[in-house]
Amino acid sequence: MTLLIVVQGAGENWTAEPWRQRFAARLKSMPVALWPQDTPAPESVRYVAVWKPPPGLLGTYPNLQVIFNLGAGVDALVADATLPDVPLVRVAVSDLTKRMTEYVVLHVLMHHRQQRRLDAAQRAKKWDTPDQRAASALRVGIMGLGELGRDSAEVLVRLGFQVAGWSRSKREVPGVDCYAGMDQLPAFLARTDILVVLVPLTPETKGILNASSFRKLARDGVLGGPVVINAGRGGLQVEDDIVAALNDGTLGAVTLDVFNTEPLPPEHPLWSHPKATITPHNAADSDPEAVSDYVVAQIEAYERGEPLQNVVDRARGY
Ligand code: NDP
Ligand code: OXD
Repeated sequence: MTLLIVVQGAGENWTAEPWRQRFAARLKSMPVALWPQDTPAPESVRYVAVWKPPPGLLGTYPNLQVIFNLGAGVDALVADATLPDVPLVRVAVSDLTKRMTEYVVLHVLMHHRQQRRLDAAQRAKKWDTPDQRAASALRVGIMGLGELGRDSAEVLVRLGFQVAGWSRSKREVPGVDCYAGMDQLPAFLARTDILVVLVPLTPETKGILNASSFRKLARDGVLGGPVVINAGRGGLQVEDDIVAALNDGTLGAVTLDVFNTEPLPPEHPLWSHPKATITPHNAADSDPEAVSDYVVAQIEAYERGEPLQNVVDRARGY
């Protein structure tokens, strides 16, 4: 019985060998192998811990029982038609949630407190003092009230913003005006000055950030134009529509962490758009230690016959 690790990705967090060491240090009762250098007998692989595995690979292990994704988003895995029909577990750990909340709060405040204008004034050595409004003058709308969206919503409520959330099924979050389903999307957008996007990429949500949804956002807000902050997935957004909406004033500004093509190509107009803030898909990095603890705890519980947590609903896509 083996745990196989398949990790590919950019950035230090996704260097493969340290993942083997982390799991081997925690999982004393089971051999840990690292793809592609180790070649355990395919029949011996019972668990896999993966980040961006090559499509088709996981189908080659006939006795696989559980797939652990080492991140929160599972869109790429679910899109692989050859993925074995075994439980797929995603990451939901408080460390990741807190990091995402930091990102959301940072960027909501950056737009609210007009930090880009102050940066420009500093560069120009200009004593520019924009009007300051109360947080309560701003309506923030969070698309996605799951593990990540809910925590961001709660913190923004504490900061005094008017917060609403939108999800697939009706949620209840204290202090948050909750909307649900496609029928209520227009009303949710119409009351929103800053739209924070934390829904997963699924067939239903693909391209949901488009010209039509931007036109539905509130136009009477104190910022002078609605703002979109997308930290979900690039496939949620139509990037040509974002550029056009920034140019014609339908959107006042955007903060984007995720893109249809990552890394964002150097020639992409969003890099240098004066109303765009771009971050390199690092709104919330998975902490390898916290994620390894989480996966090993789940394997041990499963071996004791206990249920797995945070299993993805494959039909729903998240
Ligand atoms: P969850 O599964 O916990 O929550 C997803 C939320 O989105 C739920 O509220 C769900 O509704 C809602 N949702 C899903 N589909 C729809 C739909 N069709 N219409 C309306 N609402 C919908 O996910 P997390 O909060 O853990 O993560 C969200 C996403 O954040 C991940 O899928 C990933 O893509 C992204 N992410 C990005 C990171 C980054 O660094 N940029 C890091 C980590 C995650 P309901 O409550 O009814 O189920
Ligand atoms: C994730 C991510 O899904 O990093 O965890 O985007």
